Amino acid sequence: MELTDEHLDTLAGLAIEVPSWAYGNSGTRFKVFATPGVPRDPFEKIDDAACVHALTGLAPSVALHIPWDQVDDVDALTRHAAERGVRIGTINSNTFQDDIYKLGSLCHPDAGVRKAAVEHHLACIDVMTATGSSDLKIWLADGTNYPGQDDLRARQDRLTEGLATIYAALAPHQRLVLEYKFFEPAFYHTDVPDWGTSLTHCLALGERARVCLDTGHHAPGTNIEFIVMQLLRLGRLGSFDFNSRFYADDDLIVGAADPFQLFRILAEVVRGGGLEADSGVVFMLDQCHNIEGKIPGQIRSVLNVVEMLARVLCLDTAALAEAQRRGDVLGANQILMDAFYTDVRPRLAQWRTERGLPADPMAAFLASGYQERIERERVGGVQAGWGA
Ligand code: LRH
Ligand code: MN
Ligand code: MN
Repeated sequence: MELTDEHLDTLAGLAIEVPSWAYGNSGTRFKVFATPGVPRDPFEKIDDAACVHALTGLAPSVALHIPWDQVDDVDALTRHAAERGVRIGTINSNTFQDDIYKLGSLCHPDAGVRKAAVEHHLACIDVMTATGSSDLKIWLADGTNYPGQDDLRARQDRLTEGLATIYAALAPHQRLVLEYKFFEPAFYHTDVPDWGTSLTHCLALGERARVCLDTGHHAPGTNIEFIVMQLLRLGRLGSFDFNSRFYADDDLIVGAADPFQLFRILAEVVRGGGLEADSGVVFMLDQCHNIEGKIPGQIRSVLNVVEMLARVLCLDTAALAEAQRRGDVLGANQILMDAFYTDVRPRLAQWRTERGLPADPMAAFLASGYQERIERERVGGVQAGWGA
């Protein structure tokens, strides 16, 4: 099926949240390459995010990471975002960079450390209230490296208690989004390794607790679209952290490693109503650009998501349902593949022009002189998070 005007109206409602940390320097444990022009503070990260939104029209909010993006005057940052045409989105907590968290945070055996971790989250809620953000995203680096190191079950009990305290501190319009990851930085076990564990905690917390699915946080071969289907079915998919992986939690550009996987994931999103405004599903990117340009890296990512979504919208769902009903295995598969192989790029370029946007946002960025200007103006930019 072709991309219709109705499909394009649906795409116009798409909002992809960019992460502030994508704009800073990042790298591997072997080397962080410094990039000229990277932001020196959260205000400049917002400027770069606003540039991505101005060129794509699809990235109206920026996720912050606390304390990487801690500022003295949160109201000024909020105003700054509004002046640049974007808003502050998800607030990500961070209990993985301080020495006290060596053995965990909310699951730590020491009650004093657990208290500090809870207090950090309460401080994040204050930031949310000041910025108008509705989501507190919790990813815990908690886990152990050696069997026997700590009591797996006691750690779950501590987690339950800590999350409940945090959840109780949320305002009625605020949500808690719990991200899972099956490895790293702990290697024997992590305390929230999978969607089942995240969901279990969310169900115990209440209606406003949802699961965050980071596409890079699964074992190779995991059927991620099945998880998407199940969480949407249960009304508990809170957000995506989109990225690509070849091996570990690579944080590469979404849709780069396995475009077909992105298609399958987005097909389940559409099937499950995740595009509807009231679904509460936040489409966030969680990526780092270690060797490529950061702003173009984000533009490419936003374009990859919208392009893949456009292909999903080309899926002939009526024909697919009929083929499925008939038990037509290959026919059904072909209908799905036809949508995947539809080249939507020319129509999307035209659509952008119709909306007063550049037909080719990548080329428009390169021609804009923005990169040259920030390289001149910004000296001494920061690493993404670590050391920020
Ligand atoms: C953990 C993670 C989590 C963090 C981000 C920087 O691997 O995906 O979302 O907040 O990376
Ligand atoms: Mn993530
Ligand atoms: Mn990750």
